[in-house]
Order: sequence, then C-alpha cells, then structure tokens
Amino acid sequence: MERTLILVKPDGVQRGLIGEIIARFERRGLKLIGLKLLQMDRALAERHYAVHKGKPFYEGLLAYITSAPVTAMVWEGPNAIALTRQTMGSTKPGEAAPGSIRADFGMVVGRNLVHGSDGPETAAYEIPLFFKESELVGWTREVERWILE
Ligand code: DAT
Ligand code: MG
Repeated sequence: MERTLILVKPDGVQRGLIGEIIARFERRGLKLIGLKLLQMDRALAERHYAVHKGKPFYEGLLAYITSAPVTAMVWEGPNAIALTRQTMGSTKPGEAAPGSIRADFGMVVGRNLVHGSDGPETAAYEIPLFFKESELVGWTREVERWILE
C-alpha cells in the first residue's frame, strides 16, 4: 500500500484549516496512519526541502515553513501520492483545479497551505524525517470494503 507525507503548512495551521484539510483526505478514503503537530526548525526544513536548495524561492520557503507549527501526517492507500496531490491541487493556487485545497483556500504560491510527497522515492525520504516507524499505526478500517475493492 502506498504511503505519502502530507503537511498542513503554517498558514493552514494559523488559519484554523487543519481539520478542514484532514477531512478532505479522510472523506476521500485515504487512511491516516500517522499524525503530529510540530514546529519545524531550520535543520529539518533544509532536509525536507533539500531538492530546492539554490532556487530563488528557497530562503523564503524555509522562512515560511519554520514560521509556525505544521501538522505532519502519513496517509496510506492505493495510489495515495497521486490522489493526495490531486486533492491538494497544483503548486500555484491560481492554476489549481476548483475544489482542490489550494484553489479553495489559496491565493499565492508562497502560502499554498499543504505539502505532499511527489513520488514514491520522495515519500520514502520524507516520511522518516517526521516519523519513526514505531509512530506509524497499522490498523484495520472497518469500512475498507466500502471504499476499496
Ligand atoms: P509542491 O509543493 O506542489 O510539491 P514544489 O515541490 O515544486 O511544489 O515546491 C515546493 C514549494 O516551494 C511549493 O509548495 C511552494 C514553493 N515554490 C515552488 N515553486 C515556487 C515558485 N516558482 N515561487 C515561489 N515559491 C515556489
Ligand atoms: Mg514538492
């Protein structure tokens, strides 16, 4: 089963949208297997966004992601990475599909509310930055057969 790291970024936390954002993934049918609130420090932000080092927006991105708490989550399901990215919407809120989180709540790329791993290798790198394996919960969802076939 595919896993992905999702963050409600500082703007989502400050705006009281943690529950709204969780609800969208939950209602879609993804299974939550890890959840915590934390304040990212610069070291964690640098590791998380290592791929963007050197880009013009890098320093602003680090300042933003460390500016207030984030909610870190691991969601699981078949095709979880693509499905969560679809629910999130495109990186730039102005290009995100209506009904997606970034379109419904966002205005600018630098306050786009949510992070999601963009591929299996990325997820395998990002999840351990935020969660020990022992912090991820394997559980049986009783409604599973009404969501997945
Ligand atoms: P995503 O978050 O959709 O995976 P990304 O990995 O390309 O997008 O970039 C990470 C974050 O960096 C993104 O959520 C917002 C910021 N960012 C990306 N491109 C940007 C740009 N052109 N200007 C400003 N910020 C940008
Ligand atoms: Mg990305």
